[in-house]
Amino acid sequence: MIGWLQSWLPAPASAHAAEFDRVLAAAHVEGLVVFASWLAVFVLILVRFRARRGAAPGTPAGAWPLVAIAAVVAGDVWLLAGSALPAWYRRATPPPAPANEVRVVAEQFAWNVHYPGPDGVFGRTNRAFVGAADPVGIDRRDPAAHDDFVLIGVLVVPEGRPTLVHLSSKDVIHGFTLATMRVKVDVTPGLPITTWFTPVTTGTWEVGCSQLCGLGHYRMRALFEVRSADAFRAFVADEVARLEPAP
Ligand SMILES: [Cu+2]
Repeated sequence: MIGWLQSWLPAPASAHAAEFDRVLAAAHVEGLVVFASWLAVFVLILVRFRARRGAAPGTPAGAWPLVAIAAVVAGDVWLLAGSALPAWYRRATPPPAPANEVRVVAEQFAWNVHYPGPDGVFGRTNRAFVGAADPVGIDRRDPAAHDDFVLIGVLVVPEGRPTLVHLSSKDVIHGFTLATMRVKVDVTPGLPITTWFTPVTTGTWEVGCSQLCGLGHYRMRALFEVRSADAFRAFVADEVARLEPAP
């Protein structure tokens, strides 16, 4: 079942992807069983209690409607306790250190990515410095900001290491979506939101927006690239080398 389901999905490329696909498969199995069972009960009632010539329609009696409802509840408990809640718990737990960290600031209609640079520390940001070249507004007077850089619509992360994403939005609710990582989280203005994932293969995909966030929603996507650890280090060094020296 899971193999068949995955053949319809973007290829799983994160450490937790298979577990999420199993939850999805379990939900489909339960939905299918409930659908088929209720359909059978419905047809049975139609036939068994139909109006006959000279006799009024009957009504179901006995304990079996209760048994049917109990079976649905048991199925839900199986789904929640057996797969959905454990998977959610593991996702809600912070990633094992040391994680690669990145800030993603959503706006109509772009994903702005703030990288902390080799020091791993995000420099201060200030809306006074927000401009066309820097949609995040890095305050270059902050010593921690000396190696920070911003890319509009380009998210690059290393393979085999957890990446912790700090999400925020400048305007409306956007939906940060990395289909191959099985990551989808709403980015709500005013709320600091984090998510994380560990890519297990390198590749090039895209960041999508899964909330209808305005007229330009369809073009709100970004390049999403998973590179090997060495290639990621080279990418960061390259971007830092491009930075203009502080005045
Ligand atoms: Cu959006």
